[in-house]
Amino acid sequence: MDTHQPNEQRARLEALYTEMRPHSLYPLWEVLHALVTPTPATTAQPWKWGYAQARDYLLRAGDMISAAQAERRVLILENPGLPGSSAATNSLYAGLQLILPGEVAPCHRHTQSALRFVMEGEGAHTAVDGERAVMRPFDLVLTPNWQWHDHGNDSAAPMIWLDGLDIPTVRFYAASFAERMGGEHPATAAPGDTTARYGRNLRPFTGSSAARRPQAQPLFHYPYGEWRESLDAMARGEAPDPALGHALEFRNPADGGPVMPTISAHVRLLPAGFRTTPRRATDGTIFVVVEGHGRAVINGVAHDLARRDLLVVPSWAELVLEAGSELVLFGYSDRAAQEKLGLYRAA
Ligand code: GTQ
Repeated sequence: MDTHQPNEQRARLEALYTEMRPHSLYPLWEVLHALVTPTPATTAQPWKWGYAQARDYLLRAGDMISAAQAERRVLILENPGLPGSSAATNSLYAGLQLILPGEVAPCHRHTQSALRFVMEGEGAHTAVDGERAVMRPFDLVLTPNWQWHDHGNDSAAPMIWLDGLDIPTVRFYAASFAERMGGEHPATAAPGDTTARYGRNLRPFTGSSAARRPQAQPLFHYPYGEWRESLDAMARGEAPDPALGHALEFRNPADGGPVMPTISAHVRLLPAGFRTTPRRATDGTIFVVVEGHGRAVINGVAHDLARRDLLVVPSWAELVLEAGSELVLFGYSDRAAQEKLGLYRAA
């Protein structure tokens, strides 16, 4: 509203607001510009978590509390601009989960969709509806909405992965349901069964006894060895996109769309010395440095990137990536949800 009001008008309005407030009524004209902003406004901040430091705190927690006791032994990567929210971006959560040798994180399911991106360790598993995905560094594993999942570590070393969930989104819609089974889900299939049936452009006959997995969301394991090879093939064959580098999105084979209804995930490769053009997008994104080193310049501020570092780039922040060596990144965001809602924009 026009802020140059005569004092007398201001005083009468203030008196009116005071009278209305107990009845939960407020004047839009005082807040309209903050509600309907010309460009995205968020208090979320760009932030980088150095992996070595986060890992150290996580292992110290591992000495003090078991996975079973904690239910999930996880350090939340909370955005400093969203205090108390357990959120990394306005819509998404990020955390680092530790499973020590011999431990089990008990079976449960919830309406939140989750992804796991392996940071270190080899041979631990996430079981989805009773089928184990044996996890190796930089594998992507999904636990879609309402699918049972437990985690276990039969290997001899600690296993750490990044948890990416839509916790803030589900909270926004007040649509959280959760159930606990405890322990481990009874085995329903051998490891690799889903990949063999659904992961190679094959599927069992619909309605047959062999059609095991939910039709809309069958696949849950995207191994590093496969996606890395695809990025390499792409990098050999063509010049990188100026704003993205070589980028590939993980997709749900059932519909060709994003991996889950609320979360999109992708990987990108920047050749050594490559510098992207500045880019903004409405999907605040959480990145993991998979290989190499470089810098992320976010709204003009540089953040050094080393292997396994974690980075959050809020909505509409200007991002420039610089590859000091060949740089490989994993990223996830709420682009999947925004595209369905007609909100996604990039420039
Ligand atoms: O592994 O199911 O980081 O339910 C947060 C909530 C992990 C999990 C998290 C969860 C999980």
